[in-house]
Amino acid sequence: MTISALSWTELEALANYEVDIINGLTNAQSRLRLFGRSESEVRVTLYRDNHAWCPYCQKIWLWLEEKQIPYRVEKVTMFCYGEKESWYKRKVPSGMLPAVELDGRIITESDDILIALEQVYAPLGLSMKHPTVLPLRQLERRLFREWCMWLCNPPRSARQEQESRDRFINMAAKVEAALGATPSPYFLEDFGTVDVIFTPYVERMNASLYYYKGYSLREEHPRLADWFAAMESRPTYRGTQSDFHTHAHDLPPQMGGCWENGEPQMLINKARVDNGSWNGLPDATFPEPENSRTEALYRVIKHRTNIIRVNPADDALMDVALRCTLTNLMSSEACPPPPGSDVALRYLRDRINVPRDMSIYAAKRLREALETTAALAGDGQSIPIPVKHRRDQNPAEFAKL
Ligand SMILES: N[C@@H](CCC(=O)N[C@@H](CS)C(=O)NCC(=O)O)C(=O)O
Repeated sequence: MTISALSWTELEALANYEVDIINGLTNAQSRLRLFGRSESEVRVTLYRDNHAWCPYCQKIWLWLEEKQIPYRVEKVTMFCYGEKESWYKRKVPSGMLPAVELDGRIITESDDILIALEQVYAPLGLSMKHPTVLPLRQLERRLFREWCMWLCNPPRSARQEQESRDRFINMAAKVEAALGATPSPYFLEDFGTVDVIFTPYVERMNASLYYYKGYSLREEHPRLADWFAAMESRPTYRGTQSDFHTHAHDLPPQMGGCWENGEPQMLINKARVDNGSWNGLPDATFPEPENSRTEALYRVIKHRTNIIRVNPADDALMDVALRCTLTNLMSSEACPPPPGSDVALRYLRDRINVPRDMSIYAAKRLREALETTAALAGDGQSIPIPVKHRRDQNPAEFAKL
């Protein structure tokens, strides 16, 4: 059965999505976090990137959320997305993120930030400088280096590719051994700062190795799989978590390139991350929340004017095509869009950013609805996602009304 597109008014009536972004669960849209406390108790401002992409920012963000420290968020543009705000360069001349303002004092470097926060608010579990924590922090950096060597260096030969892969896998085995040292799924007896430190890059490794190397970290390493599952049981982590599609396409400009190995499994994984189906990918394994479709609908409606304006297609065409997509999202019925919509809808499908725009399952639902609806119009693909920068995602475009 096919149906025709609902109007914006009809769609708005379905967008029954309300979350408390100040006192509720971790959310990428929050600008102020109070955890039920008064605003006068705020001593910390976190400066982080607009896209909730920066891994070092995620580390601080997760720590503050776990400790439930009241804080403000100021969002800054990363160089590869657009122009850095001049007010930020006056505060932090290098423009680097993250930074924290603690009682009026600016602190940069994520490790120094955590150490300074620990002095004021006490550690999250064991402290950054605890003798048990120090070697685990070093292990995280060693895993990071092997990952970079494998992913970001063009392999000169099949043998070199294999050696880089083996070195990464050996280091991942050391991480598995560290995880196995306690009965808990976390690095130490209890969740703590070590888990926070491993989170950002292990999440990016999981995504990028799946996409560029056909290697599924979460499926190959059982203790890392248990660790991921334990992390996903925490609403704090779920609020910061990104998906495979976002990471696969955000990493190349940041890392100076990511190299595909062209192997059959890699080609299968890449096609799935780019074209779907997104459901069941090992980027998230916790059960889908009931309101994921409503969240996606609400977020698109909120930004619809800019979503339509930045799309390369004609505004009137994109308006109808987007309403067809949202009608499909909410009804699961096919809603044929106008001719030419395939390219327009796939442009948006390729530019949903998690968690900046919405949470992981909401994005999966929206990508599916965009692809299902685009396929009714044809197989035209969107302008390729740039690999040297992401100015196609310039946040300045979304500050306009
Ligand atoms: N060692 C620093 C690294 C921070 C870092 O590399 N930040 C990157 C983003 S992940 C950055 O701010 N780059 C500037 C930009 O892209 O605008 C830390 O731990 O905080």
